[in-house]
Amino acid sequence: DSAESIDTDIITLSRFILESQRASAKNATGEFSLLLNSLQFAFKFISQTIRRAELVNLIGLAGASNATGDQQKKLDVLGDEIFVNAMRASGNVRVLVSEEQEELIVFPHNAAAYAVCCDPIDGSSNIDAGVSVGTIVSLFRLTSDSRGNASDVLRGGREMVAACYAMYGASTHLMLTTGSGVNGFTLDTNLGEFILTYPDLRMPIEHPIYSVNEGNSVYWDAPIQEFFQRLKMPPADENSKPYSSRYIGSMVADVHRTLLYGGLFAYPSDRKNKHGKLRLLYEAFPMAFLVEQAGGKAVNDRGERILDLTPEHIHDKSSIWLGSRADVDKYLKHIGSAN
Ligand code: P6P
Repeated sequence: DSAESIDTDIITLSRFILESQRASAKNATGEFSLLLNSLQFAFKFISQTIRRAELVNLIGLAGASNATGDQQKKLDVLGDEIFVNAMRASGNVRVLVSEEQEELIVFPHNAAAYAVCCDPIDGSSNIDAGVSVGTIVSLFRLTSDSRGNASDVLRGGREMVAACYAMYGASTHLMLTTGSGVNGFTLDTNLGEFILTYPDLRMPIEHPIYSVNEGNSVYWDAPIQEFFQRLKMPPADENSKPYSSRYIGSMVADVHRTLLYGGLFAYPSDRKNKHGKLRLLYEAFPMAFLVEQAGGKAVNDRGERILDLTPEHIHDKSSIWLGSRADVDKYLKHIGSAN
């Protein structure tokens, strides 16, 4: 395009992080900025691996072997290895929870200041269908009495210092909060840089979209069945239009749409999953933090704020209702009246 239309002062994620560091507490040591840079490296590497995998059809071929005959790894194992290696290499992470690892990972970095929880490739079961998948991350700063064990992550959601997700779709998007709003970035593959594309994102206060797996309806408690029934077939006296339904089945894609367009996303508990299906530390917590920071709400089936919860085990699950303030309030009002 012609010279005058080129933006010659683009804000990369690296520049954004450094500017935020300068604007934050004067004694910012840069550790946080370095960790965020290690995170963005992991996202770029996973993004490239996923796209290459789609090209050379690595996906879902567990057991297949490549030219050198070594065991082909499924993408979620690859994503996990990339992420763990990037966090180890940062030298700034003491403990790491990964959806792919049953046990807590403890690095021998005594000077490290952070605990990281992640789902390296969330939604990977959809990847063969070309559906957007993503990496979801929550960050905690170690307390002074940290001993490098599970107590560094079995903490209340409000203790998170940052949350982000990378979504590997047509483009690779990164949504990030460090507690002062949400900023969105898009990967420019030519530059190899995430560029600020959604500065200070605020989600719509309401939007008539509901996003839930209705195949679970028969397993829901009655109040939840009634709630969605009302969204679909509003009583005449409510003179409101029926909601539209959008469900992708990949949390990162469903939450990304909810952040940008508004509406309500839910994964309620049911008779099959008594505590819900989504994990607290690396799905519900980070998405709740991002949605709240964008002006929305995130609660569980009982209407408790997700960020007020504390996990007992690193892979604990939670029911979750998140989205536009007015839409989540509709649910809260419904259960308030039901109780
Ligand atoms: P269901 C993907 O497997 C995942 O963990 C989330 O990304 C997604 O929101 C949810 O599970 C989908 O679950 O039971 O609707 O297929």
